Amino acid sequence: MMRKVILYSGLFVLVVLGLYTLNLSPESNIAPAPDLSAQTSQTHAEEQSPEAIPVSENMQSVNVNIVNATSHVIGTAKLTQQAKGVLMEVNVTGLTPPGKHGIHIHEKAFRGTDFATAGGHLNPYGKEHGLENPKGPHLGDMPNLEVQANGAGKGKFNLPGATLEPGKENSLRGKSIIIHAKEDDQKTNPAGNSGDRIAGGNIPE
Ligand SMILES: [Cu+2]
Ligand SMILES: [Zn+2]
Repeated sequence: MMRKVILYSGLFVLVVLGLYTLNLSPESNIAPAPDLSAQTSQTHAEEQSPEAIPVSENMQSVNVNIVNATSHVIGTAKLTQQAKGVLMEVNVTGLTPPGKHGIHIHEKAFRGTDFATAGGHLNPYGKEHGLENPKGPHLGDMPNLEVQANGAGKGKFNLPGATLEPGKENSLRGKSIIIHAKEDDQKTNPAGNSGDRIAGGNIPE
């Protein structure tokens, strides 16, 4: 009789110990872990945001006014740094004629409204002009800007390989955006036969 009691109580203790380890070990190991990591990432975000946000906005996005040949602001271009280049969103009004207009990044800022002072297309790698030119394109080449019957032109353009980081050979800083009177044929050197320079904007240094 005594042996049975000892045996059963021994088994009972083993079972209780077994349950105890099964129950407690997952709780004590897993439960605190998410709390800790959540706290850590929150603390990081709170610590970083006040300084990081203004700096990265300055680095990564630039707004440029587009003016016509009489110095009137006819719209804007917003340049945003992407992982592998720069996105340019153009929004202009009052352009004639409706249809396609060549648009490029030129190698210099222009002075006054003398768009000729912008020089040629941004071309740090010695390429020829045009997205359809086998020896091209220039870094500053883009598809044509579509102008509507009401004179409005809106477009999103990718500039692969370009950067907004100052001081680099592929940087757009200190360069200019130029819109032309005619369609860019995307293959004729050096400017796609796109005609006169009718509007533009200087990208800040
Ligand atoms: Cu041009
Ligand atoms: Zn070009």
